Amino acid sequence: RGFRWMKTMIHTIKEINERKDILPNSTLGYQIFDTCFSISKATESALVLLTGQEENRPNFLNSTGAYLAGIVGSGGSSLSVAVSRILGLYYLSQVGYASTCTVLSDKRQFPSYIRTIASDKFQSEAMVKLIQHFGWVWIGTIAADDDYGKYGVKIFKEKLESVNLCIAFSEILPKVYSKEKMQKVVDAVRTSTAKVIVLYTSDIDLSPFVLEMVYHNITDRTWIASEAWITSASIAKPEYFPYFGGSIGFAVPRSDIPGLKEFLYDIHPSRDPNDILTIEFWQTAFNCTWPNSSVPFCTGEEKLEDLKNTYLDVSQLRITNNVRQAVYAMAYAMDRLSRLWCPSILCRDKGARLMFFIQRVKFTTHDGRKIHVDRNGDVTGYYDLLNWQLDDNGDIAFVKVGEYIFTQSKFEFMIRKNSTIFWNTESSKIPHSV
Ligand code: TCR
Repeated sequence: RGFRWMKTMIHTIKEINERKDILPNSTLGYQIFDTCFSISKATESALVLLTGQEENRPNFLNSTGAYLAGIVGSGGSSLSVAVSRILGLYYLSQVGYASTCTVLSDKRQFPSYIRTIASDKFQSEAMVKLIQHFGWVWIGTIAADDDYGKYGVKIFKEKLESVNLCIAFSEILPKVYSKEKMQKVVDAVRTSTAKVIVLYTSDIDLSPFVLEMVYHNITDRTWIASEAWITSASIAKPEYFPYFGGSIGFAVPRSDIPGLKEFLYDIHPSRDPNDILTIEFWQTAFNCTWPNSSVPFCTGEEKLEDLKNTYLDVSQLRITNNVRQAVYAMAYAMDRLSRLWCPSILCRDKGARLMFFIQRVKFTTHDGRKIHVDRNGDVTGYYDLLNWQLDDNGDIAFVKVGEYIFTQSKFEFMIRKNSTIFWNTESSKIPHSV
């Protein structure tokens, strides 16, 4: 999935470079780092971008004469928070596409951060409306041990309690596997009478817990999924359906991106020997080694068409579309800057000036959505409500059963007419959670 996001960023940059109406006199370039979902890797990458490796001060103009205009990313909130604390020192613009933690809205702490994904304030509120709609009273919560999980659950709890509903238990999933800590979470799930449980975590941190549910054969629970795992291919596997079927949760609305599919298929490790990420992808996808060392070798004749994997699946472009909009936000802000203030490339201190425009960026996307960044660098949260059902092929389908939208000056949660929700209960009826 991350590789697809990366390729989408490149695709968008290419598209903008070909357009005559945005940045007609400049060419966008990029440098990409793998954060490996680790805070230290992410901050290291930010420092490399800032210093141009050799110097220990921000280097907005590198040896090729290109300015470092801003940074897109990173994915996870804890990583973005760490990176943003450094970039903020230099007012260097940062545009996030997946980090949803509420603290990132605080412009005193994160002055140069904006995002094209809504803050979890919206999602937590939507979850509470969902719970009210189905009349559940006692809810369990499980959070990842990071800014995403902990802040997500914190806001959820506050909102839940403000409508007089109750938390049955609150557990934290360990980041580094610990038998005791995991056992504590499993016991809470097993012994609680609350059958509806909110799981605020990204899929990477969730996998070990899923295996525990399988191992202990814990069924008959209704999971309220957070957006980070509701459409995750690594969790939505048919063999987990007895445990996680019927999961329900909010997802970023999906989109189709013209030309992206062709672009994703148009990769080959032989094309650029320095493109280590494509080589790594190829080796993993085809289970071979490129170009030398032990068997089996990649032959280069492997066909992407033969693969069925997340990278090539363009049916669920959600965060992917946010990546695209993050690049566009940056390009539109640069376009304004270059037209209004800095027509010449010699305009000094471009980094900090760009921040002024990035914080006011406003544009319409290829599919007609309006992106409007507010004073906190935030956009509004619209979601699809998805429910995990089994399709005719025995795969898990993410069926859209409702929406969370802004109408008539307020947010509304709606279940689609004629939609059937699959509940993973013995009776197949709506669970009780008392
Ligand atoms: N916010 C999460 C990271 C995340 C994510 C995702 C990761 C979100 N959505 C989808 C992978 C796939 C939402 C965070 O840490 O803020």
